[in-house]
Amino acid sequence: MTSDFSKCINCYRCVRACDEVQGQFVLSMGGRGFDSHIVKGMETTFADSDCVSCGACAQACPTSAISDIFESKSIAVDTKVRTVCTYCGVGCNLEVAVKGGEVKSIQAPYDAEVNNGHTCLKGRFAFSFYNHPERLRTPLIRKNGELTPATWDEAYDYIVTELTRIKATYGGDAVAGVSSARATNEENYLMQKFIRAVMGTNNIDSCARVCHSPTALGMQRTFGTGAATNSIKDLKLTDCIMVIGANPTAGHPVTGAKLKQFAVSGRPSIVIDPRRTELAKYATYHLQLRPGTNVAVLNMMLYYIITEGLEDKDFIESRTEGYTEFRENILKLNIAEMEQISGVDRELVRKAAIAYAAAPNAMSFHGLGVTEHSQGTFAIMQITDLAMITGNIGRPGVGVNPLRGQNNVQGAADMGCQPHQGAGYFDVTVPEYHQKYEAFYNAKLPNYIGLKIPQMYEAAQAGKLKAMWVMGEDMAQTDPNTHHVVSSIEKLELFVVQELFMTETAKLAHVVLPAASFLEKSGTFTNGERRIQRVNQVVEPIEGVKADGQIMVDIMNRMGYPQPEYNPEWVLEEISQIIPFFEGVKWQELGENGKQWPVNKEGKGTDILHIGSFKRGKGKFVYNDWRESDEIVKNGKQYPYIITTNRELEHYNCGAMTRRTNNALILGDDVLLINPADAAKHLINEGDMVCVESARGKVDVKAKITDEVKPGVLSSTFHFPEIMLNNITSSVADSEALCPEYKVVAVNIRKSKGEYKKVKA
Ligand SMILES: Nc1nc2c(c(=O)[nH]1)N[C@H]1C(S)=C(S)[C@@H](COP(=O)(O)OP(=O)(O)OC[C@H]3O[C@@H](n4cnc5c(=O)[nH]c(N)nc54)[C@H](O)[C@@H]3O)O[C@H]1N2
Ligand SMILES: Nc1nc2c(c(=O)[nH]1)N[C@H]1C(S)=C(S)[C@@H](COP(=O)(O)OP(=O)(O)OC[C@H]3O[C@@H](n4cnc5c(=O)[nH]c(N)nc54)[C@H](O)[C@@H]3O)O[C@H]1N2
Ligand code: SF4
Ligand code: SF4
Ligand SMILES: [Mo]
Repeated sequence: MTSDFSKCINCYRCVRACDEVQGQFVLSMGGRGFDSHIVKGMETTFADSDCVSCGACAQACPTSAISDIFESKSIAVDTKVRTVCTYCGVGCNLEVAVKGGEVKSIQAPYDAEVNNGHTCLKGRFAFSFYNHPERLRTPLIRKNGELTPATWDEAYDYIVTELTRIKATYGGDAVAGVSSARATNEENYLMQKFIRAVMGTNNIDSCARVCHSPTALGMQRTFGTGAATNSIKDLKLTDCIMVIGANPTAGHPVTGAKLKQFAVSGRPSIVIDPRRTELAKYATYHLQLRPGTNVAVLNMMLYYIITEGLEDKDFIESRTEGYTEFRENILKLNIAEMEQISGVDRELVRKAAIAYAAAPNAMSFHGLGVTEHSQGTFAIMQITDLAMITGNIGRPGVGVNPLRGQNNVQGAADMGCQPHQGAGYFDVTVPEYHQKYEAFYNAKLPNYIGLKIPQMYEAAQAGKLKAMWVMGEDMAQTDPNTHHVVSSIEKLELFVVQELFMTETAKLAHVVLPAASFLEKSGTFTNGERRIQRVNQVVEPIEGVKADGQIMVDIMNRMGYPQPEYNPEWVLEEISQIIPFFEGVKWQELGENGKQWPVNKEGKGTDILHIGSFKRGKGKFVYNDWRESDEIVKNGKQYPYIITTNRELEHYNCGAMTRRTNNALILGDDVLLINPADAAKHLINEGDMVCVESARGKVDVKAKITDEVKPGVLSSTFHFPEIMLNNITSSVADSEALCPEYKVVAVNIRKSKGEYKKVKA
């Protein structure tokens, strides 16, 4: 962004955008009368201020006194195409300006129901990866150990020969697929169809495994469906928010800004997080628990709701089951022990519980601080217990709302990219559904559950899995316990990777296929509030790449399965015939703002789930005891610190895309949050490299000394392959859904001898 205040007409729009849209309060008007002028906080440049580069001011400014991309206002563009952001699950609508076949700028449509004229700095500015010189532009085949350029025909021939051989020799279960929550619904649907109907195995999974799989499972068990129950717009109608294990001002910034506005307004807000997140600073109650103790704290909340007599007895009576036994268990809790385990004062927990239960309408939001734990699914069920015990389900302004991560992770799961359920979540082991899928795909399918991602690695280690096909996921950097992941992949006879960039994972492939990015293709993404939205092609694909859906159709046909020519509109039609909640979804009728599933035959969407009754009939109360993670039990003595992970606003997951944009100039490396007391103990100064060592390995990360974390707790990001944080994370996983326990890792620290290397942008 640039500013030239000689063009300013003192209209005040930027100030209001900053305050009322983003809630950042950076801009204000200084001076009086003729001397009035815009000031950037206490600073002279945006870079030094608290600015989060959301660009709302630039979009609001009528004169380009504050401007983002220079061309956007002063030069006429050829076209503007409306599409959906490729980054997080908020699903912001973007209006992309194109000139001469190149993207020039991105603005946020004011009529977008999701983001009402707002974006974060990733949606608005982090698009220049798409024509970056390092984009993959040709297929590559490994020859004599080297990845060498090949034609599409050569790459397909190689894959078909190998897949045919492997299937004939070892059977279809020797093959597995990992789909991409970054790709469209249509592409995800085709990927799972290819793996199931053509390769004949249920070995298909997606990054939902390492993310919100406990949400899906836990909510299915208690409510009957795993998706968010309400919509973000309900924030206007709620009286209390609880945000647990989520840092939305970085991870879901447009929703985060709305949550922040809520908290700033002084209405009751609860944040449960081991870090003092930005939202925690404004929250009424911040329960700063030790990582890995959610189940203890949530049980305490449930205890106080009961002992304070704040249950919604009518709701419990008419809409739920299992309450009597549940209540007995809760009342047996040893509160002093829970207080000691979690490190959260019981009086604070009691007040927070009362605030949530006494509010006429309360909404909960949760993230990975809940799911990425050995007790992830149990904590999810407790969040649903909290909603049910207080009757906060089935109307506007309430509900259980997972902040889903990737742009299309909801969609990847809906499309059946998981080994136990196919498209539309039908259990593949139930004869009725098994037959339904066999008839629909006109193929023989296995009637037993396939491998989840961690099990794929085990199977590769055991020599049972021989081939893996990955569409857009950088597991070598992002899956836990890197050495284990890489050594498993190295055992495969065929490893195919569909990618935009030469990631750590692509480097291990036998065949790399260059894929088109979201700006170069069409389809649909489904956001975290179940909203199916149209993704529209903005520019021609760079030369040499193909859309993931096209690649899937090509390979299906070459493997002898007749799949019609690739057209996202037709694939969506096929999807609507197998997934009941897509029944009334039609390409032409999705409109600019999409529709929230279930969409009925008449084409009407649904903004609130479980009105009147739950998907499973009665809501089910489930009690679970807190249990210490095996990681701490086994390694806690030798490695006395706990490191957890968080995300930074500027970078996205493996960083393949955001590191190739100017966001890397704002934040150039991973950082380690460390409390001043711990830093002093180890003679660590701000900016020093710290060696963080676990039972699996060690990494060197740059120290950021802050009291945002308590002594004994560390936190870092995982966006940079130069650091490879997952070298230290463990293979401990959620007992139910096998989501890795990224958030609790026992480590030791010391000042590193290694020199601080600035990562190249
Ligand atoms: N800028 C940016 N945005 C992103 C992403 C990104 O990489 N960068 N990734 C996207 C993806 S894939 C996802 S899944 C989402 C994730 O978004 P979030 O769910 O917000 O994920 P994190 O920031 O990893 O973790 C959330 C919080 O959990 C806290 N936490 C750690 N341990 C515990 C615990 O034991 N209990 C509790 N209560 N909290 C704990 C951490 O301190 C952190 O503040 O973000 C999406 N959006
Ligand atoms: N330590 C630690 N590790 C974590 C986490 C954590 O909290 N802590 N969080 C975990 C979570 S929640 C997640 S979701 C994972 C995310 O991990 P990944 O899924 O590995 O992360 P992304 O950066 O989203 O990577 C997706 C890849 O897809 C590519 N891509 C983008 N668009 C397309 C497309 O249209 N087609 C194709 N073929 N490729 C495309 C990008 O170039 C990128 O390399 O990381 C997990 N890892
Ligand atoms: S929006 Fe632009 S013209 Fe209006 S006060 Fe802000 S900088 Fe000046
Ligand atoms: S909030 Fe999420 S969807 Fe919206 S612009 Fe930012 S990254 Fe994209
Ligand atoms: Mo995620």
